[in-house]
Amino acid sequence: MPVTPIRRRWKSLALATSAVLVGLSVPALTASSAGAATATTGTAATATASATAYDDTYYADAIGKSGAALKDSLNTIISDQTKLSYSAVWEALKVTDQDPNNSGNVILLYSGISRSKSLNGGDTGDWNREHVWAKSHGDFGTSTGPGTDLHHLRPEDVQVNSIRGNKDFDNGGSSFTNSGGSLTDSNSFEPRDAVKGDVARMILYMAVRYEGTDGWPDLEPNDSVTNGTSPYHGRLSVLKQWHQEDPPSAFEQRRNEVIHSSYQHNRNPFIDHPEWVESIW
Ligand SMILES: [Ca+2]
Ligand SMILES: [Ca+2]
Repeated sequence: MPVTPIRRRWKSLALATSAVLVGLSVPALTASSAGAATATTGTAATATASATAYDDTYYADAIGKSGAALKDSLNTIISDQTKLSYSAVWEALKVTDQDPNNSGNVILLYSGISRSKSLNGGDTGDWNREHVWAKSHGDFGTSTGPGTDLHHLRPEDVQVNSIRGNKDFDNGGSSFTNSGGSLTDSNSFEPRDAVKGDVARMILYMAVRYEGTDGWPDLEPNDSVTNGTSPYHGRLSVLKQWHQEDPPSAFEQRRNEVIHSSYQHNRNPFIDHPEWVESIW
């Protein structure tokens, strides 16, 4: 997958955003025309505008850094957060993962199915709390910490969650009931195309957030599909490719905003600044 076209896309989004911001700051523009300009540039550009706005505040200490220094700075920034109990995650997911077309439902991550919020539970036909960074990879469980971090917790069909299990992510495999286009084989799981990048950015968020300095394991991506209970998650090379192929969507950007504003008060930097993946890895 060529890197350049996507970079160009981000750049053009940033340019569109700048235009909107400039437009908003010009006094001669009426409120209605400024609003119209925002509307025509779409949700993605609006969300990018938020990210740009955060550069002077939330991300101020990280701007201009790269590589290990960037990772270190981002760890400090995103580790300042509110933490949820595992039981509080249920209600939070009903807000963060609400179906944009049906406020009574959530969207299941791998299946892409829209299912009633009230069907949270453990029975067939219910949805439950999927740990995208498999919680056995580092064995952090579900006590308040990485196991309750909304940035990698998503609603998923109970059976599909079980099929994913603690497998590493990689290309290849076969379909299964309610797969929604996701695939699995004996040792890995491939999410449907629309959420491949989301999965990559969730894994990489976890790697930056958890550096072994706060009583939790140092989580890191690697290129293996046999990590077992080690605090690693694969496969980095595939996740980077998925990140390129599936840039942040409006759903993902809204989710990041909701977690920041209403729950944890921290952000996933790779949704705001996709280019930081390449800088660090
Ligand atoms: Ca996506
Ligand atoms: Ca780490």
